[in-house]
Amino acid sequence: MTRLIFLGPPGAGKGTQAYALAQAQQIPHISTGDILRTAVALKTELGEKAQAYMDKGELVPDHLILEMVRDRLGYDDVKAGWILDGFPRTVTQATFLDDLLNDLHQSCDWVVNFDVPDEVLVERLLGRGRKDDTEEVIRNRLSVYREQTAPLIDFYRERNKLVSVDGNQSIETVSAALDQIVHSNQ
Ligand code: B4P
Repeated sequence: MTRLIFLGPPGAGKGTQAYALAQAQQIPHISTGDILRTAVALKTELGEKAQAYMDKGELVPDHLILEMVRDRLGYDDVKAGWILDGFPRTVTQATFLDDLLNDLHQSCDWVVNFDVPDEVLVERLLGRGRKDDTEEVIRNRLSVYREQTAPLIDFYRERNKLVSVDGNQSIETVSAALDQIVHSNQ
């Protein structure tokens, strides 16, 4: 059973790696970014509320995210394991997740922290060209990451859950490092 949280700055490769590993392990890839983008595309109430924050590179308010994740972790498929990609992103979200997993009698194996220098992140995201991938918005996402998400590195290190991978390597090399983490656990 694999249960992982992927943590790291925007563009670190969380989504790329989570997609591949979830396919290989046949477990759900739960990306809060993807769920939000779908909600925006479908113009749901959540999507309408989230869009302005995402366009500016701000975090969507915690209460919206928490409701969304509580709902998703209630699906039957999570019994097989999961990868949480891009959640939690604030200490409030991490504390909520601890409580939720306790209620579900589950715990995560590892929180994988993707390390990548800022200049590489900017270059990658500019190359991807999503709507929120303009230089100004990317710089804001990086500073939001430093202020609100980076404190989670210590949060999980203190709980002995943190492992770091060097994300500034080829996609294949990063995947191999993740495989080692997963197999160290089985
Ligand atoms: P996300 O969708 O989570 O996106 P991300 O952090 O930008 O990307 P990721 O790290 O997954 O990068 P990727 O693999 O795609 O968030 C978007 C927005 O949603 C946030 O700004 C926020 O507004 C909102 N949001 C989401 N979750 C939230 C939460 N919990 N709370 C509040 N708000 C939330 O890789 C990027 C590029 O690099 C790709 O082009 C990829 O091909 C390339 N790449 C990947 N690995 C590479 C490698 N090893 N070498 C070279 N290129 C690589």
